[in-house]
Amino acid sequence: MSARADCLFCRIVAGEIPATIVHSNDVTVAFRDINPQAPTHVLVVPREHHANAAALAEESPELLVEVMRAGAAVAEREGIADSGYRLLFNTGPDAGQTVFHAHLHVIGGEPLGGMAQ
Ligand code: IU
Repeated sequence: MSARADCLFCRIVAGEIPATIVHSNDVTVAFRDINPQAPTHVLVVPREHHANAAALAEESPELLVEVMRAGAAVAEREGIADSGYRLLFNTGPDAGQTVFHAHLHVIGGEPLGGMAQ
């Protein structure tokens, strides 16, 4: 899938919109969420556009694995791998997905209550 001019996260990946990048490789980019819900709140996105995690799993399962691996690498780098962290994909409007480019939330740095963020 090619980059979409109307997609916020495609534009962050392209460097057209600034973000605080904490990790990147050939296939993923990770940056700090602008509205953090915990001391560490990073979003990992595939460079390729996929609408959500389910679409990513169908269209490019190996890329979904790379997103998960990047999430774990971010947790290591943030120093929260041992204390624990949450990996979360909001998928669809009822889940609160607001940006329709698949993104993995990496959330931690304090005890997290409940199931959802
Ligand atoms: P959601 O799963 O689609 O709800 O997550 C979208 C996230 O993108 C949300 O946590 C926002 O704070 C975050 N975000 C961002 O980091 N930078 C932006 O410019 C915008 C949203 I708009």
